[in-house]
Amino acid sequence: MRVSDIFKNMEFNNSLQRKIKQQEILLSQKNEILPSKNNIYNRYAYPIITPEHIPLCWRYDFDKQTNPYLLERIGVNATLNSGAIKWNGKYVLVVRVEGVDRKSYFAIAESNNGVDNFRFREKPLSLEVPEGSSETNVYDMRLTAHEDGWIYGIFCSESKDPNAAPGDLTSAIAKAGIVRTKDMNTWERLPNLVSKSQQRNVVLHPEFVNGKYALYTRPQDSFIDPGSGGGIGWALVDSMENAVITNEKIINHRYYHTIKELKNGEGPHPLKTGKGWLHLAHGVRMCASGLRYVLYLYLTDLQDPSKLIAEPAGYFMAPEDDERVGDVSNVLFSNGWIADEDGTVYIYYASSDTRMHVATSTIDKLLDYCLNTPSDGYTSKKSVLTICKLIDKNKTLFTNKSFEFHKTI
Ligand code: BGC
Ligand code: BMA
Repeated sequence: MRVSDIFKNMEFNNSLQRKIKQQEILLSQKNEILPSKNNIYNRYAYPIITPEHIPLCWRYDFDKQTNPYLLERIGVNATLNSGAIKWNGKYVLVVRVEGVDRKSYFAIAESNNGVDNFRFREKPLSLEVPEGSSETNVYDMRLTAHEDGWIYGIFCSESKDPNAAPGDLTSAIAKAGIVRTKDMNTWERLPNLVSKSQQRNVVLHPEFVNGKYALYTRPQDSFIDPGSGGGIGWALVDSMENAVITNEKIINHRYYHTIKELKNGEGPHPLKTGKGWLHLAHGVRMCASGLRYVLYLYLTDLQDPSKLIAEPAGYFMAPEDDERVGDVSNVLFSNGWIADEDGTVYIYYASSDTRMHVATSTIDKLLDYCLNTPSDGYTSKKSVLTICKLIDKNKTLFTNKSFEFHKTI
């Protein structure tokens, strides 16, 4: 071997060792819970999954002959919108991984404690494509362990619009793709959901309702614009093997001058609690900097999950600090959460279509938040009245009425 080859060899080996070490430091970094600003939930100091968490062997060719400079061959742009499930004692995420080529795919990452040390399985999921489909991209899987014994994953299956005018390379069609598994290893692809409108954000309710499968839907007039699709929909279907929506009703509406004025969509499937089904959703409004995505909660009736019983005004979580900036800035999106037996809730959310985070709360706090936070009065006038009512109530708690408590409390 020539001296220059020996050096090259050393450089390759050193660079590889450095990469492996750096990644191990990142993967084994302990997360830190941050103090809560509002006592409703806690954020954590570090994102839980970033493109740097993707195994090196998915990105680098380790062969010195074919990759002498150890260049990254297959880059990852983002790790985002992940479905979540507790499986065999582990916190399991089906992560949307987006390559630098803008193609998304799903990959499973698991952790023992739900807040750090997420590690990817050996390979990403390789899902079948339904016959005759021109599916180009898949994303945002919602996982539901249904009482029928299967775990379903419903995700967006996107294709180029066949009716797009020549030269229009952006118009697309969004459909709901469906897979199921019993072991989180082998996935069976079922036919896409049949629905008269385009669909994104379709979520399966975990229980049968009147003997049928219940779906949260998001009917939309076109790929981006929900148009007359007034909000989060609800549909009962006979089978998941050939799921066809014949009837859809809106159960969570959009309103003028709210956080969900432009569109909204169900997040993960709702959690069953003693006081109702607890829902996590996203709301979108348009502003000068583009679409702003925030998360909100609502509660529906235990017997009739399509009946709204409480909805706090405004957002539950919105992008903060570093979360604000990313591939698509000013976005929080969540399609996964896990409720533990002790009542802890792990909320998995992505910031700005770039990286995954976790926040924790409890069922009790989230229910209290839903049931006792004032609802939206839809006008400034009503918002002020609500604030004044709270001030007056607080005043009654003080015996010294002349004390200007608002200056100190
Ligand atoms: C992107 C999604 C996005 C959707 C609507 C898709 O092409 O992959 O992230 O939500 O368009 O903007
Ligand atoms: C969508 C979603 C997400 C994404 C969001 C913001 O419509 O389905 O994939 O996080 O836009 O870009």
